[in-house]
Amino acid sequence: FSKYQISALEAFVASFTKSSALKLQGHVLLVEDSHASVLVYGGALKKMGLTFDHCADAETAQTYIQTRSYDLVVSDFYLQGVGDGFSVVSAVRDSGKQNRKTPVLVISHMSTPARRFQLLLNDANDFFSKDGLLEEFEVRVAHLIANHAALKKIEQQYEAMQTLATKDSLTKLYNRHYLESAKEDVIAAAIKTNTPLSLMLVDIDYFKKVNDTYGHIFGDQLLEQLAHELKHFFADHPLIFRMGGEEFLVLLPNVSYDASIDQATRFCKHIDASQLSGIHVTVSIGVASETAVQPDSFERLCIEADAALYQAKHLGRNQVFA
Ligand code: GH3
Ligand code: MG
Ligand code: MG
Ligand code: MG
Ligand code: MG
Repeated sequence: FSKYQISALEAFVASFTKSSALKLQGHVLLVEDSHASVLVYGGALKKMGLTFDHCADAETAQTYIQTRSYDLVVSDFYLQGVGDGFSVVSAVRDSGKQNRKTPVLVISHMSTPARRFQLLLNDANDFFSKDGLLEEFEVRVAHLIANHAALKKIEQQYEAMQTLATKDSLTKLYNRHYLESAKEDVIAAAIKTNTPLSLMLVDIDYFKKVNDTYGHIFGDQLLEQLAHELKHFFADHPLIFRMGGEEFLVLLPNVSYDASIDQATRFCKHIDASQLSGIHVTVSIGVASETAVQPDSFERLCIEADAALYQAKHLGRNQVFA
């Protein structure tokens, strides 16, 4: 390197660590049995704006990893007690949802190319040799934290998109669109296990009048209330959909014809006996059921439940028809 290159490099490292020290946020687990190393690397983490827990052996590390959430695990290779860097990597990868994807940076004084390779092959994210510059340690930490944060953000956005695509924003029940994919699974499961499938269509009676009398916002609140009642009442059957307006569909896998009529009747009576948003409302319910489910059962069940709902309305509402 020329003098110029070296000073440029130093300036680059300085600017990087300076800016990252300002920006980094996160909680780190530092597994390290050398007191001197804790001072050096713990100090570097702190300087970068990171908080950290410390322990000196793999067993304690495992306990921490199972009970707390980390943005990065930095682990020395040779540790006090039983276990080494490999054990810490395994503890992270075998942990629950909160740390399974947490990056692991293994650090060591003694390392061979084969060891470094084995660690990376066994899912360590990076390796730092303690004879390297402290700045190199900091850059590696910064990269791992930044990548992890970016990945987490993408996952959160993906989850938010999933929710938008599958749920109704007012009631947080599943939407009609999601029913298209959910029905395939439910039908396949019913055929495979040779179990019955029942379906309920629930429609609020004279809902237009509620809107006309109390206003649209009140109507919305009532829809949310009814959704809440449905979720509670059919807690064992979480496949509840808002089909549009004030109409809801409940899938009842492995519920017989008789049992589905019984459940629908009890729900109908429950709503009749309740005050939703402080007023008396009733629902009409159409029920359909099939014992020997076929690939095209779903379409048939929908048509039958729809006809049954029409009958329930026709016969005076606040009742179940099957
Ligand atoms: P029926 O007993 O025959 O079911 O009578 P109904 O008045 O409940 O049924 P109808 O289909 O005539 O009217 C449904 C009403 O639901 C009309 C519409 O204004 C209202 N509605 C649909 N979606 C929403 C919504 O998201 N919020 C509110 N507040 N009202 C809605
Ligand atoms: Mg050690
Ligand atoms: Mg209605
Ligand atoms: Mg109607
Ligand atoms: Mg309707």
